[in-house]
Amino acid sequence: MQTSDKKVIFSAVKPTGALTLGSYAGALKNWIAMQDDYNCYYCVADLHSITVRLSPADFRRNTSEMLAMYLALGIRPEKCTLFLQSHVSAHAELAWVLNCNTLFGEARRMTQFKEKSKRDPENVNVGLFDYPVLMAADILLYQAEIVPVGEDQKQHVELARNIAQRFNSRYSPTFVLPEPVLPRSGAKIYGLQDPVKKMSKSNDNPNDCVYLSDDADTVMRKFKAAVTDSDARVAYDKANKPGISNLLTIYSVFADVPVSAAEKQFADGGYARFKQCVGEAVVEFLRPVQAEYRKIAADKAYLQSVLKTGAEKAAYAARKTLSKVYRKVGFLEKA
Ligand code: AQP
Repeated sequence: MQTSDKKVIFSAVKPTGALTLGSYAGALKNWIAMQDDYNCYYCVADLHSITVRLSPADFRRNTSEMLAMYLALGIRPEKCTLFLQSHVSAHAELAWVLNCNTLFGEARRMTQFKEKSKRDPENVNVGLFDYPVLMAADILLYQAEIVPVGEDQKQHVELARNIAQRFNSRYSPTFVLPEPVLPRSGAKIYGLQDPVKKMSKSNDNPNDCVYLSDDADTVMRKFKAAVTDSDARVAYDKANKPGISNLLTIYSVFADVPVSAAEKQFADGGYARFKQCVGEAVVEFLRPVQAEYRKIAADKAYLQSVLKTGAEKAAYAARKTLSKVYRKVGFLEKA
């Protein structure tokens, strides 16, 4: 059970598509491991998703499927607060206050904004630019000390910390300063076809990415086709052997062994056997998760009840912080 003396954690994934091996390695694996020892707030970040164009039907499906997948992976609503971001209005409300305490220049430096603007120049909307400020609101509302994220989100957590520091010194101590926590292995999983680019759920090439919902044949086919090199030596060398290094990292995350042990295990075999073993480790991991997913996804009443309880718990904690912020800024209290 949660107790108030536990450190607070916040983390989220946005339902722009189905969860990938990268989402699990970078974030969800840590979320699950931390549930017992921390007061965890985990959410499906649906507000963040509308910075990209999604049909309402796909978006709704992505959101429900992501929630069911969180539960199937082992996120326990009895141990943490699990909710949808749009169900707690304080996220958008705090974001506005934080917007007015964020410098345009610091938001403009965000790497993800620059990369996403380049990838889709037709849709560089203000929401995309403002995304890290909403993310700061997500974290600061719950007074989170720890934010388990993958490498690409580290810069956003650092921005949240800077915004909190600025607010605290402008008004008075209000927010806990958050720290990003990265996994030891798998902080950045790369694409199987392009192993120098992050594996992303919204990638146009489905072969670059393994989804947690992929069936065994698809997983094996994608690993078999993974880009490697002509060196025929299984060794971790990110600069010169990005494909093999990425596969070693994936094996380490899903077989739960250190990369150095995986390197030794496959040192004497060829690439074909190695790829086969990486695929099998992922398939073995996914088998029980997908069986659980099918049960949970079919139980709409259960999913609704998880969201209702989660929204109530999250809204209560969020409102406490937002009221404090409103008072400090100087908004008159509602009679
Ligand atoms: N490939 C990855 N390796 C390690 N960690 C990853 N994460 C995402 N991809 C990888 C981590 O998962 C968390 C949730 O990320 P998100 O979905 O909210 O945002 P994202 O980082 O933009 O993820 P995607 O898959 O790349 O989404 P799209 O395609 O919509 O932009 C974060 O902690 C992230 O670091």
